[in-house]
Amino acid sequence: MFRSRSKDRAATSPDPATMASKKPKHSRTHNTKKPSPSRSKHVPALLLMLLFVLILLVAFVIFSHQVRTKGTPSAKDITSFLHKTVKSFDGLGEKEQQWTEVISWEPRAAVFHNFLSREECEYLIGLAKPRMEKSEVVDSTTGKSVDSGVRTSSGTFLTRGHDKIVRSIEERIAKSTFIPVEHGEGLHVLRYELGQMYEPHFDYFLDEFNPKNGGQRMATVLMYLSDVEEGGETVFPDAKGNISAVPWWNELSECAKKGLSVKPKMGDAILFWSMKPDATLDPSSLHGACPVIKGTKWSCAKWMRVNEYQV
Ligand SMILES: O=C(O)CCC(=O)C(=O)O
Repeated sequence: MFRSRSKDRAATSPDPATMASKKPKHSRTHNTKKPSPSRSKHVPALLLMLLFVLILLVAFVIFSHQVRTKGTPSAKDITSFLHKTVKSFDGLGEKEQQWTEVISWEPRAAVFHNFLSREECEYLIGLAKPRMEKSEVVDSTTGKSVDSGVRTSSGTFLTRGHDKIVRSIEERIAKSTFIPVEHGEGLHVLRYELGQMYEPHFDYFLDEFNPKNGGQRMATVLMYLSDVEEGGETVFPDAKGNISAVPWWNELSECAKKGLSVKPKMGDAILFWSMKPDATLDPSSLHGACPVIKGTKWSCAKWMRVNEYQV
C-alpha cells in the first residue's frame, strides 16, 4: 500500500517553531556561515563573462560556416563536393540515379556515378574479352608502343563508333565533357588480374609523333566495368588537397592512400583533365592503377584530343 507523501513528510520533518527556539549544540561553521559579500558580488560578473565568451564562440562558428558555404570553394579544398543530378539516359539496360561528384580541382577531376548501366559494362567486357593482349606503353622517344613492366594489364581498342551501343556511350561522354565525339580515340578496354597494375604516368604524350593526329590528349574518361574486391584503385599521387577527405578513404589499399584515389565501382566513371584551362599540360594529372589485391578489375578509357582525331 502507498502512503501519502504529505504524511511521510509530517512524520519526518522537524517542527519549524521548535527549530527556531532551539540553538544547535554543535554548529558546523560551513553550514551557518553566510557567503562573504565580496564573493557573492563576483558570481554574476563571472556568469556574465561566461555568457559573453559563449556568444562569441557561437558567432564565430556561424560566421566561419557561412564563409565556407557561401564563398568560392578553395581550389585545394576537396571536401567541397558538388552534386548534380543527370536525368537523361539513352543507353542499354536499366537506368540508375546518376550524379556528378567533383573530387579535385588540381587536377580537375570528377566522378560520374552510374555513368554506364550494368548491361553496358557487361556488353563492353563481352566485346573485348576475345581480343585481349598484353598492354603496352608509349616510348617517349620514338612514340612507338612497347612492352614494359610499368604496365602489367591486358587490353584492347574498340574502333570509334564500333556499333550502336558503343556510339551511344561515346555520345554520352561527349555530352558530359563538351568534347566532340570526333576528338575521341577508340574505347580502350583494360583487364587487371591479381597483382596487375599501371604505375603513375601521364596520359599526354611526351614524344613529338603521337600528337600529329589530333594534337595532345586533353582529357580522359575512365569507366569502371566491374567492382574490385580489394585494390585496383585509380590513384593521383600529386593531386592537391586533403586526400583523406574522400568518403571511401577507409576502404582504400596502402597504394591508394599515397594520393587522391577512386575505388572502382561498376558503372562509375572518372573524368580528369591532362590540360589546365589555359591548354598547357597539367603535371598534377599524374595517375596510376594500384595493384589488384583481390578480384579482377575491368576498366575502359576514352582519351580525348585537342583537335579532331582521325580513325
Ligand atoms: O585503370 C585505371 O585505373 C587507370 C588506367 C590508366 O591510367 C590508363 O589506361 O591510362
